[in-house]
Amino acid sequence: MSRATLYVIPGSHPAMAVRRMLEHKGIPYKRIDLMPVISRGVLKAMRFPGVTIPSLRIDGRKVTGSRQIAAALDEVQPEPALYPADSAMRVAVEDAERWGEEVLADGVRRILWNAIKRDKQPLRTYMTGAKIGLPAGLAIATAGPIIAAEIKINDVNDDAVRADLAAFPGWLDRIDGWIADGLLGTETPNAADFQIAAGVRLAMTLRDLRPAIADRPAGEHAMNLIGDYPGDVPAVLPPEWLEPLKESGSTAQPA
Ligand SMILES: N[C@@H](CCC(=O)N[C@@H](CS)C(=O)NCC(=O)O)C(=O)O
Repeated sequence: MSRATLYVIPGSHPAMAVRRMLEHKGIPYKRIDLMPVISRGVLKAMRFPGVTIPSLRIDGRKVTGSRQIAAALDEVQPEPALYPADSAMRVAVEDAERWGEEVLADGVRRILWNAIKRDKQPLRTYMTGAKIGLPAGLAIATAGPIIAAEIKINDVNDDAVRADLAAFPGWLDRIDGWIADGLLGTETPNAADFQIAAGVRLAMTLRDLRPAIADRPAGEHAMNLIGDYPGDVPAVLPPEWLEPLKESGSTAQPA
């Protein structure tokens, strides 16, 4: 039986995707919670191939990156498989997974940090259940430089986030379409299911976004696969930025 140690940051969606993949495969793991930015020094000192979260140590291997970890998990323990055996299906899953990482996950990360820039208190809500080695209140009080660094690392400028929010309804349409086509949301979840569900689920922790997502197939898919996800950000983004989401036809009310 494989043993694994997963390095995460509280609230990290690709880390949550990997947690659910490990659970799906029934691989026991130890979780190490790190603060953002500090995580870079820790992973570098431990000689991981990259400095980002998630990073996984499994059977002596060190792997960084949610997609690289998904592929490694299928090598370490083939069943239940995260990638289909049929080569055309596998390409479709890998394409959707890559989109989930490069477009959806990056966009949701930018939106979240932009919201946290406006109000850092909700950061505390993502720390529920995490052991970061210092009290949550102290972590928030000293988080200013970390937030500034994350905003720089992730190019969190207002123009980019406004563009992400304008694109968001189209992203949900794409995910709903993949669910309708049976690429996502079948009885055998694949790597793209976990990658995309985690990004959508993190987006649902923002009250500015949740009403536009919750009642759609993409929202139900995220709840089914990811479920509990600590974090709750009150409405904080400029209302005019959210107009494209309102126009997308949701009738749900904020929690
Ligand atoms: N695209 C990467 C995620 C890389 C990434 O930006 N991870 C974030 C957490 S969601 C991180 O490491 N943040 C801390 C930092 O960059 O200092 C993956 O899917 O593994």
